[in-house]
Amino acid sequence: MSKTALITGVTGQDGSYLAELLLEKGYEVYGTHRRASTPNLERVEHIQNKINLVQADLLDQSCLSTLVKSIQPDEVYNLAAQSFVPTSWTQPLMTGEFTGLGVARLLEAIRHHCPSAKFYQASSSEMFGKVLETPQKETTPFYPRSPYAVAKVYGHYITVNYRESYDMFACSGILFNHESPRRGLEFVTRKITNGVARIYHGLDTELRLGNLDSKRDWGFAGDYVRAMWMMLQADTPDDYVVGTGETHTVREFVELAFGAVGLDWQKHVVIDPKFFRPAEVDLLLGDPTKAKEAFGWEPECSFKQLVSDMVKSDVEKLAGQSKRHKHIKAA
Ligand code: NAP
Ligand code: G4F
Repeated sequence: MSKTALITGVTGQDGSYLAELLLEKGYEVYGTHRRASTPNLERVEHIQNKINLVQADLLDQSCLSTLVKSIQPDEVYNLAAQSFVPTSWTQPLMTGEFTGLGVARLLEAIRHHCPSAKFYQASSSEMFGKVLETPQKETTPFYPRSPYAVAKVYGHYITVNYRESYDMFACSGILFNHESPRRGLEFVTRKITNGVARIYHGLDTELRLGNLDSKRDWGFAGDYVRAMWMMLQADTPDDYVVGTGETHTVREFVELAFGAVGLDWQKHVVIDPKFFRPAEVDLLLGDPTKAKEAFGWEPECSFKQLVSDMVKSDVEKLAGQSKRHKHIKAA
């Protein structure tokens, strides 16, 4: 019999890749989305008829309990969150409710209505914050630097606590930054590749960015959802760091992305203090040895390939609006 999975936040970047992976593996997939006056299903449009879309909000305990009770999932992947770090300074309470307490609400729903379900929590390398050790691994102490990261630390420890208190199969994946052509436009990688495509097509001349010195361990989202699934197939529940073991500055990403279409980034990038953060995470670098040894996870997409794929995708997406040929003809 096929397994049933429940994904919260299926309309997000990771939710859409995970739904594809689980469908390929023969799962019956349920994915939650929030009610909106205009539907926001762009990332799952292509699989909309293959998954069961259900409305739910992490703020509503009764809704989560009813959902878990009726679906009786084998696996629950909690990907829903307010995931944009800068918003967590302007909306710290809402971020705490969604990203922190939301995890406890879902765990309570599982504990009462389907305690045998395996649970995956989307923890974050942001929890390492002002890092106390490099590279960061499962035993590295946390030092969160934003309300988002503080909320994720709560989500992480409540997951560990429910595993230890109630013997639940609950895992926390401490994932380093992962990107794709489906990444939200406000995150720096997609902001850059979309900006490069707009400049390439003559739709813009400049790209305004903040701190180019910060370093991130960037991987491809498709590789990372595979790690989420592998974690829940292991014999025992545990917590794992998922990263590439490489780190790059934002400046390196910028250089590669502009270079991919033959542009000189220094002619277009403008530093705008508006994008600097009240407290920055300067360096993230993951050590994924434990995941590799426990279940053989390794990233397949390189940093260069990731940048190139994202630029190519954005250049293609904007081709219909291009003013490029007009300029070339006029010249
Ligand atoms: P994303 O694209 O921002 O997706 C987040 C999803 O959560 C969206 O579907 C969003 O729905 C939903 N959501 C937000 N608030 C909700 C609420 N109150 N109730 C129900 N759903 C809600 O994020 P992502 O990049 O896919 O990341 C997935 C998860 O991994 C997040 O928890 C994120 O914090 C975590 N994470 C991400 C990374 C990364 O580099 N991508 C790294 C480590 C951890 P709407 O579309 O309606 O807003
Ligand atoms: O792309 P970012 O906004 O991602 P950030 O803050 O690292 O968070 C992402 O990864 C976390 C995992 O470590 C996730 F948990 C979280 O949900 C999210 O997916 O910013 C990356 C870096 C920062 O140092 C930022 O200061 O890029 C720098 N940056 C420079 N200019 C910018 C900009 N970031 C954004 N968003 N916009 C800029 O203009």
